[in-house]
Amino acid sequence: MKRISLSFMILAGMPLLFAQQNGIDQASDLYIFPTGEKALHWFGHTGRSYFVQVSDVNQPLSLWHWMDIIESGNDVEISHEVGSDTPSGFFRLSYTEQVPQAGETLDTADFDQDGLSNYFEIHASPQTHPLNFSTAGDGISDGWKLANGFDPLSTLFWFADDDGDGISNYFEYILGSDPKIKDSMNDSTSRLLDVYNFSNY
Ligand SMILES: [Ca+2]
Ligand SMILES: [Ca+2]
Ligand SMILES: [Ca+2]
Repeated sequence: MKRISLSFMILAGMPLLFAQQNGIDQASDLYIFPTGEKALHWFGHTGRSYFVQVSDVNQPLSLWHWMDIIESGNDVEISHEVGSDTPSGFFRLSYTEQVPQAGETLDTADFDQDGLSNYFEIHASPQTHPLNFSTAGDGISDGWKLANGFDPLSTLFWFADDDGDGISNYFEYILGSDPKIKDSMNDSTSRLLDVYNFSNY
């Protein structure tokens, strides 16, 4: 995705969109060129970092995909080409009032602190929410699920016991133990007995 100059834009339509984060409205405009190319335009406030979603063509306004766009606000207008191959034509601007810390970039930062970089979350398959610690909404981090081979969009793994140690995957998360290794304390005692005895966790 490349940024383009406003001077080359021809205004063809301006539906208002609003940012989804932090409860502060921020409009963005969609410019449509005679060629069918589209550009999303908004004012980039200093101190904010922006992400863009496009609506799925088969499930418009209900299923959204992250685009390859992360931008910093610097109190100037931002315009981003969003292509002509996005037929649904619905875009959603999300922002956070976070900026990369020293030594980080917008790509390498982990704004929601789930163990996954912003870049990874919007490029993974399936994608996860770069501003939500737990995309599935169950309070378990996206990073922990992926690191342990679980679907980050699902809560179905909760009650399963992948390593057969008598402790559900969900409680392994709570306990901080490995859900895929029966004796993750390596003490020849099952995790269930460890927990029962309050001895090793
Ligand atoms: Ca993250
Ligand atoms: Ca996330
Ligand atoms: Ca288990």
